[in-house]
Amino acid sequence: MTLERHISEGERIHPEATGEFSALLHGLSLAAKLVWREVTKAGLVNILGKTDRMNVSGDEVKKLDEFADETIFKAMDHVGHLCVMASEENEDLLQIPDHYPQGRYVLIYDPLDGSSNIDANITIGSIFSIYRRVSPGGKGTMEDVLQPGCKQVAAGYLLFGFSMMFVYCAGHGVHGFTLDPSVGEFLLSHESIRIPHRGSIYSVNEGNHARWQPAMQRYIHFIKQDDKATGRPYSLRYTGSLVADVHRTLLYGGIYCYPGDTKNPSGKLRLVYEDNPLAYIVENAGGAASDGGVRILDIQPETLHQHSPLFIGSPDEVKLVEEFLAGKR
Ligand code: FDP
Repeated sequence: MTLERHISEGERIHPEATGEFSALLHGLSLAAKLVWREVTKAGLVNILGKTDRMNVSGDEVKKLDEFADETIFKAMDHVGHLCVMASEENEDLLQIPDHYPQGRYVLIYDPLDGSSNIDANITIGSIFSIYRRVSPGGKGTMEDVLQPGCKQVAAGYLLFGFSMMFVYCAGHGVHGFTLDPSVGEFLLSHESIRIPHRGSIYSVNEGNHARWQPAMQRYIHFIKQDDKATGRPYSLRYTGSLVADVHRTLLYGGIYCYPGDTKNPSGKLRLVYEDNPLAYIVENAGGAASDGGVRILDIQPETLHQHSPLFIGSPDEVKLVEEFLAGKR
């Protein structure tokens, strides 16, 4: 089952579908292959290292970040089904050029997540979200982009690891495809992914421990205690690439946490580009995602680059950390 066929068969579930939405997913799969082609050259040609720019969040922009950002924009700007895009690398909205038609959908993406890992050949990824526009017509607006995550019509991520994966959900399960380089096609490798209800792997940057609030410190202390009956101690796995850590959590169960702390009270991750799409995927696989008290998908974003704490993974694990943060344990 190729990704192309999967998308087309998904479209047939909706007799009213115009094919526009499928065209968007096809465009993204092409962009994915173009970025992957460049990623696999890392170390051989001059694409490692930094540009001399900082992005909106004050992170150094790597050459591959910039390449992925432009490639995704160019693969999607002319398809005619988008009215606006927004990328983590750009401060403002990315408008569709005037000479291309404006469409009904909105694309939001994080072109390269985990950039600090690029030069070390550790798994990185890209994340995307698709919404229906809410503005009446013409060019897309901030209102189209600042919708709560529950309004997503599709989301997914690309994983650049040992192999390249395209994982997506368009409301009918979460499906993973692996690129077969010999034929240049994504083939269905992970059908209808379901996250385990609980799991004993935790993923967090424990170097921030001293800056966490006491409830967070107590929670981490608790999961490290020895108690066979409840699967403790949990094992720690943290790559520093959100998309890779969440992918592992999706398959093996457990929890990924990026809490707020005294330095960054709302954490480091971006609600619109990172938390919402991953929350949509994980929820559709039977998991949960919260900012510690509120469901991520229910948060109304106020600004494009706003941060939010993230606790995402097996539903029982997210519930447990919420109990600690609410002072119930
Ligand atoms: P990066 O800055 O390398 O792009 O949100 C970005 C992110 O990586 C996530 O992918 C990753 O999980 C997190 O930041 C790592 O942050 P810490 O270095 O603070 O752990």
